[in-house]
Amino acid sequence: MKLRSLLALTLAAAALGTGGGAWAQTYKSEYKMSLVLGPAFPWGKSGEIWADLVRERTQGRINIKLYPGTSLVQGDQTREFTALRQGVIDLAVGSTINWSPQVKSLNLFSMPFLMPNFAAIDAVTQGPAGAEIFKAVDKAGVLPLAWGENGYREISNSKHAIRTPADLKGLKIRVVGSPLFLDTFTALGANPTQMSWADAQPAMASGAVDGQENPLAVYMAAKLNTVEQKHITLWGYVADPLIFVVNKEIWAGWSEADRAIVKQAAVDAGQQGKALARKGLVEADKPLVKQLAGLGVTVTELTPAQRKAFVDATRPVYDKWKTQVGAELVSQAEKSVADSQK
Ligand code: X2X
Repeated sequence: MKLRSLLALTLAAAALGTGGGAWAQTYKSEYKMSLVLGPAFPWGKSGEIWADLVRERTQGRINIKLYPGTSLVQGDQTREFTALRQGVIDLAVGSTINWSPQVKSLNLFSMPFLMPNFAAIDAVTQGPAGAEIFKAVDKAGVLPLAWGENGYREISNSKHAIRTPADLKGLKIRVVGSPLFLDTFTALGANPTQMSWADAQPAMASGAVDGQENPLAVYMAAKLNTVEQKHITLWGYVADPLIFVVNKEIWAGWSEADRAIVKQAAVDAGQQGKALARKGLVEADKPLVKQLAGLGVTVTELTPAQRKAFVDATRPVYDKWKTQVGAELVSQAEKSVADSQK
């Protein structure tokens, strides 16, 4: 069935005598999609949904293969954006954190305690700040199509429950490769160390690091309780959205109709992926939190006063990075957040 429709299309293009040849040259038999986390995670699942929708809706004209573990850049997730620009990667669903070394404004989402809840994330990504960020990604050489979500990054560690900044003192915390994270954890008295996700899990298992921060859905799917991460604090200090992107040359090689399909599929997959990323956290009784507690993990929820101590301790970092990210952009985001809480 698929083959027959492919054949029909090829014949139709040849009969029209237009673009048939160009098509054959510009469409690759397979496109490479980079992901840090595979389909066992909401992140990888959203990439898989995107690829499946595109294959289906283009009758197989665009066939995308997933490369989880950022394997196209040997697991070095902070090189993913450059590889996308250079064409080593054709498409990706990537975290704003991993691309922030190349696109400074993406650090917006890593500013501590900017976005208090899911409504705030949506207000920023769907508002003027989100539009500005898409412009910046485009300007940096990669085409952004849609937003997805990794999630609120909660902190876990092997030593003890974290309730106050003092509880972080001296803890060796693995962070992703943006200097903003080093500043935040240093301000909290911790000892942050940068490493890729691939290196992070063995480091937790061996005790080379005490803790890490990632969404609960990631904690769960990666079974971080089995690598000594016995204490989790729900502090919601930052959340990383995902962005669905395509290399610009690849995009230019597709027909208008196929571009529209790829874009709509990204929007659809982003929405589905976002729902998956929030599953278990938006329901009144937060089943995911219960599930974690059921694993014997200590889950600490902060009172507003306890949370405020973390906000206050990281405020100088926020102020410093407001200038670095772009004061205007941050103000736009702050306004969207404020409006979303009314
Ligand atoms: O490395 C991480 O912590 C991860 C998987 O969340 C990202 O790629 C940002």
